Amino acid sequence: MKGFWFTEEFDSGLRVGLEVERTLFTGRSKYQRVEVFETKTFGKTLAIDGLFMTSVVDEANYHELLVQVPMCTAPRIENVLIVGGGDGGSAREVLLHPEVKRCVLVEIDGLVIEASKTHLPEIGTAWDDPRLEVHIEDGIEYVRQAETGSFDVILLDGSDPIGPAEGLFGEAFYRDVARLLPDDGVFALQSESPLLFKQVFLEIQSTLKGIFGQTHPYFRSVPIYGTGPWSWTFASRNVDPLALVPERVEHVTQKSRIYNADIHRAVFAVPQALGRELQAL
Ligand code: SPD
Repeated sequence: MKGFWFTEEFDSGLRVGLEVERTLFTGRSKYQRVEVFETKTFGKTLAIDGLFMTSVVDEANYHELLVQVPMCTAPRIENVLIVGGGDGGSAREVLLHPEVKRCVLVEIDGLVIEASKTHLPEIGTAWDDPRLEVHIEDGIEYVRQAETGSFDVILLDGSDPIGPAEGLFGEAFYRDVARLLPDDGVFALQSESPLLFKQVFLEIQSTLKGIFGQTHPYFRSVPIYGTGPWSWTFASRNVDPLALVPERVEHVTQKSRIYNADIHRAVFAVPQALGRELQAL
């Protein structure tokens, strides 16, 4: 029997669809609608409020890039905070590193964790790691109250800037994040598509530049997120995003599907016209 098509619609007039073979989970929390589908091309796929979040087939493009770029360059990685990341993919990548002593994951919606643990165990393989501390609460509030300088690396693995994730794109949140990091701490976040959400992408760069003094966006395609390159941003007061720690890269590349030293360097290449816009910020 032929399945149905699940489509994500973009304000910019683009529609992306996957053929669904089976619905594995559908539920509604007080924040959002959470769904897991078995899709023909990307395997099991998580969608929140009608937006594609992650899929078993292409998630490594997203999680390895979000996490390993900062984790393989930050001088210290003992204490790591993940805001969002309820599917567990980012925690899995952080906990690959034996140097990590504590990884705090703050996810606002327990239903995302529950659905992911049950239906996407291939993505969240580190839920039982004793170094992982899971808090079901608002990441904005957590960051507001956490102790100054208490994390070496902070990762923002959020959704798009609508619904409960909206505040995760604001200056107040970024200022709190910066306060939790020492001068050689690193913040990395998903920063939307420079093509489909250019304005949001540029605003993130400009706000973070005002706080950290510099930003380093990086790019790679994540096929389920619309079309073209997706972006992440590396922000730090004084860490060079290309200063790799070779032992960590060596360790991670034993297991990674995408990440390696060449890809780490390549993803920081900026298309010429976008580079001019970034210069002008
Ligand atoms: N347009 C979708 C952007 C989603 C980014 N976060 C996905 C969460 C995967 N852990």
